[in-house]
Amino acid sequence: LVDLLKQLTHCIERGKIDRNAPYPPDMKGSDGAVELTGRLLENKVPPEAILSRSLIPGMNAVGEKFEHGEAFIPELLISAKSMQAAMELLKPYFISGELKYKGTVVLGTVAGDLHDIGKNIVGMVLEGDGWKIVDLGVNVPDTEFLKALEGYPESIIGMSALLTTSLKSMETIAGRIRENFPNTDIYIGGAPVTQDYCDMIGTNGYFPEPHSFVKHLAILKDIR
Ligand code: B12
Repeated sequence: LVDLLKQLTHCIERGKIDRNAPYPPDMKGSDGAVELTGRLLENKVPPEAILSRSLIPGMNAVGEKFEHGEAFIPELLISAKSMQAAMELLKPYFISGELKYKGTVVLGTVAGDLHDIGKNIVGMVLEGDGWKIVDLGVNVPDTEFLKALEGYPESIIGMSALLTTSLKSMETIAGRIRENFPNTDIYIGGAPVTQDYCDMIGTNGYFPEPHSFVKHLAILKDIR
């Protein structure tokens, strides 16, 4: 099983989606992210472990190559695609059959930013913990967050950013939400986000990964 996990990491890093995928040419005909994820699930490997031991390390590996000029945008995209294909199989495990939601979380990647892998994981984990997710997608401007709050005024906001240049959007959006819906809790995350930045722009919290976020929301729900 450890070997399967490693093979899956390799598939994500190389962007091998499934057995039929022609890319990358040197892996033609071999199992891809979809088959390996399926086999791991059949072997009862917990989906959380598949995510943290294979998928995220694979994405990090291609990210590092990109940082060192050894991989380029097309490679990142195909890796992201293979990650998303694997996540589709994990999704049902993260989403429980619970019908009564703990509350609503409006999620979006902020204006100027198109990275959504992290946001989607946060959404899956929250959904699995019983929260209703309203996913606004990527490149979301302040107006769309406000529109969502009109529809779900009680909801909690989660913003994601992966670019240092889109951090500014977080500040703008948080400011506009504060003006219009002053009681809304706003949480932020994404690789360039820090607790200092959260304090600076006056949002309610920063979490580096979804599990601490979910725990925090559960406490919040209990005390209110
Ligand atoms: C994949 C990727 C892409 C893909 C995105 C595909 C997709 N559908 O998301 C594509 C190819 C499109 C892309 C494009 C670009 N990218 Co890019 N990309 C990456 C890469 C390799 C991985 C990001 C990722 O998915 N990580 C995996 C996920 C699971 O981690 P995560 O997003 O951090 O999320 C976790 C936590 O942060 C947290 N979290 C995230 N959001 C939230 C929200 C809340 C509320 C909470 C609580 C938690 C939370 O939970 C998640 C799960 O644990 C990173 C490098 C890296 N190592 O991070 C570069 C990186 C982010 N990209 C970068 C750049 C420069 C770009 C481009 C500008 C490249 C270009 N020249 O065109 C464009 C920008 C496009 C745009 N306008 O957004 C830079 C950013 C540099 C900077 N400091 O700003 C990075 C850091 C690479 C680098 N070192 O140069 N990219």
